[in-house]
Amino acid sequence: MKKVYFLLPILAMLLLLNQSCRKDDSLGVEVVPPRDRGEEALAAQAEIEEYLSTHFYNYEEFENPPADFDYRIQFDTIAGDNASKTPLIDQVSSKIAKDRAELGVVTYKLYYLNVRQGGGDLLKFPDIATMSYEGRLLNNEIFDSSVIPVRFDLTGVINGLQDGMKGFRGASSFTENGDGTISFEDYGIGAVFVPSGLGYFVNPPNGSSIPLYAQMIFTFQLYQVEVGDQDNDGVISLLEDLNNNQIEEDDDTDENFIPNFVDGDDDGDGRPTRDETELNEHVINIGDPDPEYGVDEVEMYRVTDEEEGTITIHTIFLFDSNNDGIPDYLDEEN
Ligand SMILES: [Ca+2]
Ligand SMILES: [Ca+2]
Ligand SMILES: [Ca+2]
Ligand SMILES: [Ca+2]
Repeated sequence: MKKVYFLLPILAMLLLLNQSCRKDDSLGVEVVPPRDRGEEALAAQAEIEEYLSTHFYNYEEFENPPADFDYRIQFDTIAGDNASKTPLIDQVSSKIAKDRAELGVVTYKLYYLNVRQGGGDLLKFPDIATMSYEGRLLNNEIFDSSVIPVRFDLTGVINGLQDGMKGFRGASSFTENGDGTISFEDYGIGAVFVPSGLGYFVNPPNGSSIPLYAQMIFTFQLYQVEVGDQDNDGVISLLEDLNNNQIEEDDDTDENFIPNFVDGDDDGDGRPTRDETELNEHVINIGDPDPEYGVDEVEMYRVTDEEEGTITIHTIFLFDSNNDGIPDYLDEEN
């Protein structure tokens, strides 16, 4: 299988970015500074909008699927026999996404195509997605793909893919076919049009064919969703986003440069978060009212078992022993 380029950790990219900005006196070579991120955001948007206005996707196949249809998005130019096709620009949605390097300063209009939402679990920004995908440049050159479903931690992929995919859902159900393959029903299908600032900007992966400042398109089939708890401290990463900005990297209670979602001792008091909290679960029947929670008990996520007719509610006790409103695991003094 091909190397998965877009898994390059963000942290490594930021380090590279710092290096590329630095003048290397020893060699007497002045490294070209990267372009202004805000200006590049506008240039990227114009380039993507041009693509969306001049291309269409195989929407007719999705409307009337041929017998052997693979439910994968294909793009083509609006020209010749295809001159009357509906352009993507009339079918995409958009959302505002935040630049991570200049958070609060630079934003993007992030375009995505929702071909099918999916009928299963909701994918949130710090979750784990099992998906097949294709990554391509605007010239339609595919630089990476997998037909086989692969698990991706959304906190480890490029930000544009993370921001674009959240909100889609996994499959409503799956069937094991007996020959080792699995068929998924009503899974999410979409595409994200990623501006370079939410992609690789000046740091495309070594050895890849991705140029500097390249806009990218990812098409995906989202099969399964797992709730992310990257540091395995029991507190799901969604709850570790303390400032609720849907960005996991900028919450760091003890300011040790390790964000809470990957810090097993969030307040840095020497006691692991696991020892300052307690996991719990409630099993109820579908249709039953929610259970009463204890003091300091917080719901994290639910798992529905249609066959058993039950819902398991996973909760956590975020104890606050000195009653100062700050739970112990975030309270250095407790
Ligand atoms: Ca956690
Ligand atoms: Ca945050
Ligand atoms: Ca920390
Ligand atoms: Ca602690």
